[in-house]
Amino acid sequence: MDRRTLLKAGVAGSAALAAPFVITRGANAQSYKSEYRVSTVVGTAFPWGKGAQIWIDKVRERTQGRINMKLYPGVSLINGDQTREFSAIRQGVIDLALGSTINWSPQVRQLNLFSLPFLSQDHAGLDSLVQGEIGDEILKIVEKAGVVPLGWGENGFRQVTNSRHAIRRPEDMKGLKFRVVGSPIFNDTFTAFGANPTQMSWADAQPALASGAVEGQENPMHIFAAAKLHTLSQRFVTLWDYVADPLIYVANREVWNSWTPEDREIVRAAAVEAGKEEIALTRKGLSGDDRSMIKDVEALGVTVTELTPDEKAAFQKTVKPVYDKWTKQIGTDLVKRAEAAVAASRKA
Ligand code: X2X
Repeated sequence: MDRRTLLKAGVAGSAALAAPFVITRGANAQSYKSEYRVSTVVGTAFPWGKGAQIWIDKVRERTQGRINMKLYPGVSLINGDQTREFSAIRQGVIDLALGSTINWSPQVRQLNLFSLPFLSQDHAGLDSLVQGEIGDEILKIVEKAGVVPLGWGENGFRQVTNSRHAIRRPEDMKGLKFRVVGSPIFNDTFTAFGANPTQMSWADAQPALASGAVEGQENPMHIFAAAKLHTLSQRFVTLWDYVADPLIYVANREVWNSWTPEDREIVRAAAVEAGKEEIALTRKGLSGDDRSMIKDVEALGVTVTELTPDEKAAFQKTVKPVYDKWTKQIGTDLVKRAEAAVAASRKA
């Protein structure tokens, strides 16, 4: 068919003419980059890094190498400054990421929901937030903030550790120097407990623990074990389940738009599947009858303290003003609905 015959053929004909043009201008294999950089804070020794690598491998296989993603752990694309990760993804310095809600909360204030002390407290409570309507709403907020959210992972419930003595009561934290993560809510929380918190990156935390510049920190048990924090004087762990940080798989918007719809679907489905595997790895040895992770840490010569419900309640009461202050910043309506979801998970 020559051009004139096509024009005469009307609408169907012009669509046929236009279609190849759109494909050449938009997503096609030629416009794909040779490598897409995936940012994480920790590498494949940790469930978090494994969760990113599983995603990368699935995508490579399912796109026959069209989409070649590579892991950059240690937030190395932004020199370890994890609180800048979200902005860097938005700007395209980072193509894709599996990032913690904590590290992105300076840019997306609603992500502090997960850092509200003692909001969720167990896996069922956390699932009621992440896997339900609240989680969907949070992903929409993340999308509005300028990146493409694809699925959930989990860093885990964060436990408090230190080099001095077992912590059972808020008083036990008085004057202890803690490294805290990059959202100001953690400063407020540790200050409320009478401790002396300093905000620093994960990269800076390890030398600070090694030198004794700080005496304690808080992180999930898998981070504790894989980073061998017992070798950095962390001899006391208290299981208090005060917050858990979910992880979110995301893509830079321009990168996302440069892919064909089929490839986008492959990347999204792979993120959801990798996320399920990652969450299972994060909870391994820490849920149901399998508490082997705690035994493993004790076997390293670490004292692990489990709080009774009353002991936990004492921490919760002490930190209530911080909870209330941050509820306003996050959005009272969102927090109230999150509390209702968690309460329903307890009755279930
Ligand atoms: O910095 C931390 O403590 C870590 C590794 O858990 C996060 O990136 C939130």
